[in-house]
Amino acid sequence: MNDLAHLPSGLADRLRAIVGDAGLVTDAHAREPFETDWRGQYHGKAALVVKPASTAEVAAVVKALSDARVAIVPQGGNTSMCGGATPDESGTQVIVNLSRMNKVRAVDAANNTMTVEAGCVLAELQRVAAGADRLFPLSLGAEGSCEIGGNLSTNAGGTGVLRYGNTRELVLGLEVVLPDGRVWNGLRGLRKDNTGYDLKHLFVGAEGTLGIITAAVLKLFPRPRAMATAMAAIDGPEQAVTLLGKLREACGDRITAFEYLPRICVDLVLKHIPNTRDPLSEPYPAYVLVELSDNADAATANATLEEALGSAVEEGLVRDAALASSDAQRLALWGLRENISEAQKQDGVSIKHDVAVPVSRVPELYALAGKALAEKYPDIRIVAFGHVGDGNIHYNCSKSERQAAEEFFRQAADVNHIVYDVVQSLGGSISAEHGLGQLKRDEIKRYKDPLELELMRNIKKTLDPHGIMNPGKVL
Ligand code: FAD
Ligand code: 2HG
Ligand code: ZN
Repeated sequence: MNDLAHLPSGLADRLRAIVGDAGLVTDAHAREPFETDWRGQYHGKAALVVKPASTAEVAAVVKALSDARVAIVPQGGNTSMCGGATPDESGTQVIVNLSRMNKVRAVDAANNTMTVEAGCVLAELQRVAAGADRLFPLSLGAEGSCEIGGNLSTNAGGTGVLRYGNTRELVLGLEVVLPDGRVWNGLRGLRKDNTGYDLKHLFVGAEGTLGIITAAVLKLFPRPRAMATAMAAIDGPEQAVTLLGKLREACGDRITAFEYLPRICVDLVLKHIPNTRDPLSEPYPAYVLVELSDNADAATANATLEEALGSAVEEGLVRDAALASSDAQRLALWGLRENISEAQKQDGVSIKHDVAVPVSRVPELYALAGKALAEKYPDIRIVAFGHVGDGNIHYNCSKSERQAAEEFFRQAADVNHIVYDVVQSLGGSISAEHGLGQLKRDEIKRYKDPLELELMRNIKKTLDPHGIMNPGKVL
């Protein structure tokens, strides 16, 4: 069958005239990486992948697709954890991939901002900021491939939220191509602008359902002169929350990361990821990876963290700790944390729950969900880790050795409800940072106020009356 058979006649030629051959992926084999998500859970089929290289090209592409009422799936680095950037199986949707829009338009060090295009890879933006002696603090395991347009569209969280907030807090202005192809230029670099509704926040976290973000003005921060990083062994989530409070009392905002890893996570990483090693000489039930950022020199930063952890050891809160004494050691400690998803993927299938509860209630989440799951599914392996510093736990459940994958997935809806009901009872959210995508599109109806859903649908109808932007996601 002709690869373009699902497109209205003449549309492919119109798109080719806009983006040229370099901006079209028509071959079915070449399209595959764009049609499958990072976890390999969703396999869609697109009519075409279009890769525009400028805002004008995005606008013309969207106008052409809108005129023809063809559904658009915006895509950045395709690292979504919830099938947000994967087309459906109809073969009629068009993926608009932003990766070729990867220019840094301006760095304004005095204003502490940079203006960047949506397809810039996050790690590259961190480097650009560092080159201007500034910090762009968004940091997550996929930073080598996720793109800022995707980060904005998911309101990504990551490991710096405790100190710097989610992506939403890091953006001052946006440029967006609306679903009818018009361009909204909201690229303002202002920290104060009370001229009505703050429209940029509609597009942040919209998961591509309201328009395509093409550029953004991002906030920059002073670059810390020194980082002190440690892996502290503890007994469990309760000790983690207590330790967080004590470290913040002692060090204030200088605690910039606080990540929780139960032992099973370390075991998975040691098993599947080469060149990793146990952080301490003997295993412990759980760990927190703590990072302190300081404007003092490295020796002072290390001494501050060492002293704070030392007093926690004396109190019996921390059982042992490894403090990184070189960049290599720091990266090795972070490797144990950032490779959990990859290790879990290699280990087999899992049911993911990216949930948030108030930090104070994290221990209850572990206790209540753990008890409820154990009663019904005694074999299930709980791999629950993450950003305890901001209350976001990846409460993942892995299949036991003996269980067939099909049986495990048949239980998924029930397992979800067990976990999400506990989350709800604790005043939490069933999607902390990854978004709803396809994975939680139906589940959210059970947990979100119908009035909020109605307001969301109304906003969607106003901006995208023909429903062409990423249909089947979020709502
Ligand atoms: P994509 O996956 O391509 O798209 C994500 C969503 O945004 C889709 O709905 C898509 O349609 C939409 N979209 C993409 N670009 C645009 C655009 N320009 N305009 C409009 N809509 C757009 N997430 C976290 O929040 N915190 C973490 O700590 C974290 N760690 C991760 C670790 C690993 C190993 C992996 C694989 C993923 C992780 N993620 C994490 C999830 C993922 O990386 C983030 O959601 C990221 O922000 C997605 O960026 P992306 O460029 O890959 O977007
Ligand atoms: C992380 O914090 C990511 O490492 C991925 O958000 C979490 O794999 C996961 O569930
Ligand atoms: Zn996370």
